[in-house]
Amino acid sequence: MEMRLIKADITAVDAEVVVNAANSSLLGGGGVDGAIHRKGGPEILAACRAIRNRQGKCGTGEAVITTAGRLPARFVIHTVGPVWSGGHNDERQLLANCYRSSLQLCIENNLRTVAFPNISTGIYGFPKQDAAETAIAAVQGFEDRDLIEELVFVCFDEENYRIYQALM
Ligand code: AR6
Repeated sequence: MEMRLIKADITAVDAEVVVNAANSSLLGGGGVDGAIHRKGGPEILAACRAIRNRQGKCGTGEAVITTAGRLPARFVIHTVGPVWSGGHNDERQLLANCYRSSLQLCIENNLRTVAFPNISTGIYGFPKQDAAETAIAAVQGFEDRDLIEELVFVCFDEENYRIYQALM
């Protein structure tokens, strides 16, 4: 697995899959979630609704996959990051689960290139340095990482970009 870092808007990234930092409702929100639904169009929301109707809400650390609608990517994986609440409620473990469950979905769907945003580091308030270390450790420790060709960390804000630059 090759790991890359870019500073970009993930809705413009041309990977097979882009990951969305969603919430458990799967019905959209602000931040990167809002941007993905806005640019990807109503097909993504329709697919999320169908999943909701089938299996209910998405738990923290879990992930589901839908069409990418009008985005350049083929699929969107929606994962629900933990809300930061001081670090004693398994936030790191739950954040690592987001990366792992998303990669697992890539493998199950034969997808080789994936782009991740900095899950939980916006509205959900996860400290950025800690989140970056957790994310990198999770993907590097992922059992089937060799089945993924390219993983791109997409940083939107300068602070996250600098943190990842220093770590990678
Ligand atoms: N492309 C890439 N990264 C982005 C973009 C973008 N277009 N926009 C923001 N980011 P957030 P969370 C970065 O708040 O903290 C939503 O309402 C941003 O700089 O999007 O997991 C959901 O519905 C930050 O580093 O997600 C949930 O309710 C990172 O994306 C809640 O927010 C994550 O910030 C999830 O909160």
